[in-house]
Amino acid sequence: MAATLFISDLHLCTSRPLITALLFKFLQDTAQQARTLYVLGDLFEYWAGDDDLSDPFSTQICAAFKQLADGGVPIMFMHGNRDFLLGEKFSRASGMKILDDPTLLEMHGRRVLLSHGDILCTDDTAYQKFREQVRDTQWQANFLAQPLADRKAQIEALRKRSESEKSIKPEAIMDVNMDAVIALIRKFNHPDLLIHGHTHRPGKHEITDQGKHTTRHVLADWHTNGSYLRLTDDGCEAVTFA
Ligand code: LP5
Ligand code: MN
Repeated sequence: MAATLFISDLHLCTSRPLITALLFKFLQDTAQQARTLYVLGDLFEYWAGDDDLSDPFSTQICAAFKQLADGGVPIMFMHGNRDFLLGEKFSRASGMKILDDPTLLEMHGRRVLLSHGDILCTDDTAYQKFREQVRDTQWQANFLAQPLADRKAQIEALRKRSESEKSIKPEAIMDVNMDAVIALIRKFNHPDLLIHGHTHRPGKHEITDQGKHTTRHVLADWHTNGSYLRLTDDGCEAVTFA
């Protein structure tokens, strides 16, 4: 039975070639048999704008996804906090269709709600304030109007600041807030599954709310291994590979 596959948080970059090799292995092997592949954000370490598509690294990643899409496997992409500037040009070049965050879909007889997951980290107020600013269309247009090299330099500086702030933020505020999770699943009438990444805390959490049941699956990052969630009519399974 063809499975639907979910991945997120690969953080691809030239300095981690093993992770890129794992992705190519995954796309040429496991993903070939997939019914659909969902990439739920943070595919790249960061994405500075679609004009970076001419970079050989981006070209290579794009081509690998395009080959899978051209072979008949639909690929859906949802923005993460690292690659929300990924746009239509990238979507066309890679054969990926961009989905809104969150999106509810019906598959394998289940109602499945997908998100990158950062919208659920509502205790991280500094991040949420930053997120609101950079998700603004006008802010993005102004940012993208700057030369690519300047944008990259600003992002590198922001990455440093983010890492230093993360090192002093209490662990708990960087996880999802349960009230935010409940509010989201109520908004979508208690889906059977909620699948997201972002927190790098892979797991399966059973939630009962208003007498209804939702299973929350948190995807693993690709820091040391490859990882995907596999959904079939029979259920959900998290797989890690090296
Ligand atoms: O990514 P991760 O998991 O390590 O950390 C996130 C939050 N950090 C971020 C920042 C990204 O890592 C940086 C790369 C983004 C590339 C996008 C390109 C376009 C933007 C360019 C802007 C110059 O998302 C981190 C969370 C963590 O997840 C857990 O949820 O805690 O959040 C932060 O650390 C953010 C700080 O708390 C607040 C930073 C404010 C900086 C304001 C600078 C001004 C920028 C201009 C805004 C208008
Ligand atoms: Mn993320």
